[in-house]
Amino acid sequence: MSAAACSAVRPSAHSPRRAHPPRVLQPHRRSQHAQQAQPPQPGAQREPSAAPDSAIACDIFCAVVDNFGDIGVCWRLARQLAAEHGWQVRVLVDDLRAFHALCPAVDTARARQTVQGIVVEHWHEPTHAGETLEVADVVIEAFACELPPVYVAAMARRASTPVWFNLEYLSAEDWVTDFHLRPSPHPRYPLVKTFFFPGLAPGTGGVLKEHDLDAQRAAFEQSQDARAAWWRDTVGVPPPAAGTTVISLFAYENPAVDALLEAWRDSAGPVVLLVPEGRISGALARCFGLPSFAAGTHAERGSLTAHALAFTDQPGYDRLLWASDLNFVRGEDSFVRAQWAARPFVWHIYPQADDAHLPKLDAALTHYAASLPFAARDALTRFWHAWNGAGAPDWHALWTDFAVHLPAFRARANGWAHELARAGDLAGNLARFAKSQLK
Ligand code: TRH
Repeated sequence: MSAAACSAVRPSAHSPRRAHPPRVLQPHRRSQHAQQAQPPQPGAQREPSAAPDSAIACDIFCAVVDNFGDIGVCWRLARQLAAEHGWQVRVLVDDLRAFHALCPAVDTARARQTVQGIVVEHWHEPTHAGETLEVADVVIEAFACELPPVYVAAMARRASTPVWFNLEYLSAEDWVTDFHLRPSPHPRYPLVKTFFFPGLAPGTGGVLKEHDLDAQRAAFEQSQDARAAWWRDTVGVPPPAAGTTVISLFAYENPAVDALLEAWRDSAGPVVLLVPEGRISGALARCFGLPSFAAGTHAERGSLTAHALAFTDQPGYDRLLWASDLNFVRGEDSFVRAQWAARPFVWHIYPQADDAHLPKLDAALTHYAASLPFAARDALTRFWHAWNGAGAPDWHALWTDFAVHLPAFRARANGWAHELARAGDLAGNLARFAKSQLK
């Protein structure tokens, strides 16, 4: 990482779909904070704890812009920091309904509750700072959501300055390594915000991965009983016969889906499609001539059998990925989970204005597809581009290409999961950096 910082002053903009690197401020050393920090004032407590992980308090602020990725990432990070690092974590989130969808234990009516050992507060941004004004040792502002001014002021008053992160969106682009961990001093307070950039390469913050994820996946893959139980409980049918291609489909509305559904309908072998209820469900309903494609719906046309699934909790979503041969994923967190599932996948990237998402898509392809033979890489690239609206999609040809190249794609999916692990787990990377600052 380059230690140099730009001289321009710009506080972190609330620009959740930002495509470009942020401009950051001159470094402001923590020793300077100590000198400039004012004595603590009433109402700014939850005083610092020295080193042992179990004593580290962490607040994660999450504003849900749309969909599930914002809270999905924050909740996964919160669970890991609590379970694997012993931190006392509080999540302040402004949308409990989105949260409830991927964590049904969350009660949408409660202002404050404890879920899986983590305090969850309904955050009424921008001025509200939790049920009581407490400042943690480590403060994570997810995706530049902007902390309440009263909380920032309390951070500045704290006897020991908190470690403050802006957790950014994931990007595979090269500039991420240069900007990861860059400091951004606050324009008025003796506080420094550190940009924490997830990424796919060493030198970035990495991506989230629970320490037992591979073991859980292996246990699922190796247990016929576990897989049969999953099909029965989640899909409502027995596992499909050998030779069936099982595909999970989690995507935004996508004009290319109709042609793809037709291709699967006409495919030579059976295709089983598993569709979590959501934004693509309308297209399934249209395809099958149904009024809706709500959870529990089963439909068949030609070679294609489709099942609509209820939105599940996050561990349940992993099992869906592990039960499938090919996964269509979207946004950020499911994109990462598909990589850890070590199966071929297709990414529907979050669309941005002016096609700003396309370089991000290509950057991910560069990492993921780099070592594929040319023909397979070309087929995968065209498939991803077509699924993201670039180029003229020929879905039948793409599907045929995909089948031809499947052994290479399978091998690459496995190899990539190992390569990706070299960037380290995001929660571990963040915890290590925070502890180095808290000393
Ligand atoms: O839902 P997403 O499209 O989320 C986003 C948001 O648009 C967000 O604002 C943006 O920051 C981000 O994309 C880039 O896709 P994502 O990121 O994959 O989040 C989905 C989450 O939902 C993820 O944590 C997996 C989880 N999930 C379940 O827990 N159960 C399910 O059944 C499914 C389908 C998903």
